[in-house]
Amino acid sequence: MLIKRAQMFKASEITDPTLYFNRREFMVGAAALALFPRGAEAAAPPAGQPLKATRNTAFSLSDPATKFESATTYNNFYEFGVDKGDPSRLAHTLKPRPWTVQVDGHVAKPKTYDIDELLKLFPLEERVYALRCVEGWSMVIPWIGFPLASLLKRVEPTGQAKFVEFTTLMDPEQFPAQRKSVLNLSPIEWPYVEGLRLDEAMHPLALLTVGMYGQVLPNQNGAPIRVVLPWKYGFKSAKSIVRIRLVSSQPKSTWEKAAPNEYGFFSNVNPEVDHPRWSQASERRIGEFLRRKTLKFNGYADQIASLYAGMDLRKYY
Ligand SMILES: Nc1nc2c(c(=O)[nH]1)N[C@H]1C(S)=C(S)[C@@H](COP(=O)(O)O)O[C@H]1N2
Ligand SMILES: [Mo]
Repeated sequence: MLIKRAQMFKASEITDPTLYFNRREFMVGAAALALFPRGAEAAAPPAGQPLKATRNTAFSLSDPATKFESATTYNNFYEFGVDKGDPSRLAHTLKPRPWTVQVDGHVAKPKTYDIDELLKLFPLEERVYALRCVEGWSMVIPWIGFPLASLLKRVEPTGQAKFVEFTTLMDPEQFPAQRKSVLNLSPIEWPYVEGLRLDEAMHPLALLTVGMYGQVLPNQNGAPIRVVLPWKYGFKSAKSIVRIRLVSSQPKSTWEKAAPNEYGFFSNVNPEVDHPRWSQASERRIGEFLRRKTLKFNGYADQIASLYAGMDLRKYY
C-alpha cells in the first residue's frame, strides 16, 4: 500500500512476476524458520498444527487455491515492515498465546475472551475466498474460521451500535515496526485500526479466521485471529486482533488516516473506481502470469450489492 515513499514501493513491484519469483525463492528458507521458531512457548499451538474444519461449500470458490508457500511468504503486515518478505522473516516474534480479544462498546454483554475459549464457542468452517489487495494482486485461500456475526450476536449489540472497530495488537516487543527507533519509517500509525458498518459486519460472508490450508493460522497471516472480508480490499481484513468494539460513529481506519484520498472507509473491490495512482480494472492472481479482470465486489456482488443499494460508490470508495 505504500504510500508515498517511492523507494519503499514501486509500481513494478506489484506487476512484475519475475521480481516476485526472485523474491519468493529468497524467502523460502526464511519462511521455514518462521514456521518452526526456536524457543516457542509451550502454550502456543505451533503454526502448521492441523486444525479441523468442515468445508462450507455454499461460501467457497472453485478456483484453485494459491500455493501455501506463496500465501505465507508474500504478505502485507506492516507491523513487521513494508516489504512482502518481512512478515515471514520476522513473524516468529509474535506470540499468539496467551491472547485475549476484548469485545465491548455498545453491547449488553461485553466480554474479554481468551482465544482458546473463543475457539470452543463456534464450529469451525473452511471457506475458500479470494483476497484482493488494493495494490492489484489477489490470492485464493482456504480459510478456517467462524462468522463474525456469531460472536457479535453473542455480546448483544445495543441500538446505539452502528459500526464495528477492529484493533490489532500494539506491542513493540513483538512487532519491530512499532519500535520507537523505526517509527519515522512507518507510513502508518499504530495500532492498526479498521472498521465496518454493523450491517457489513453481520453479513454472513464476514469471517473471523483462525486458520488456513487446514492448519493453525501462521503468524505472518495474522495469528491468532484476524478478520477476512472477501468483497473488500485486503487492508480491511485486520490481522492479530485484540479488540472488537461496537461504536456509534464511523471509526477512522488506519489507511484512511494515512491517505484519505486513496483509501476510503468502504474500500469495496470495484473495477470501475480506480485508485488515484493506478487502475483497479484488473489484477494479477499470484501464481498466474496473465492478469485477470477484477470483478465488482471481488465476485461477491450477488450476496453483497444490496448492502450498498442507492449509494454512490465513487463517493463512498
Ligand atoms: N494489522 C494489520 N493487518 C493487515 C495489514 C497490516 O499491515 N497490518 N495488511 C493488510 C493488507 S494490505 C492485506 S492485502 C492483507 C494481507 O493478508 P495476507 O498476508 O494474509 O495475505 O492483510 C491486511 N491486514
Ligand atoms: Mo493490501
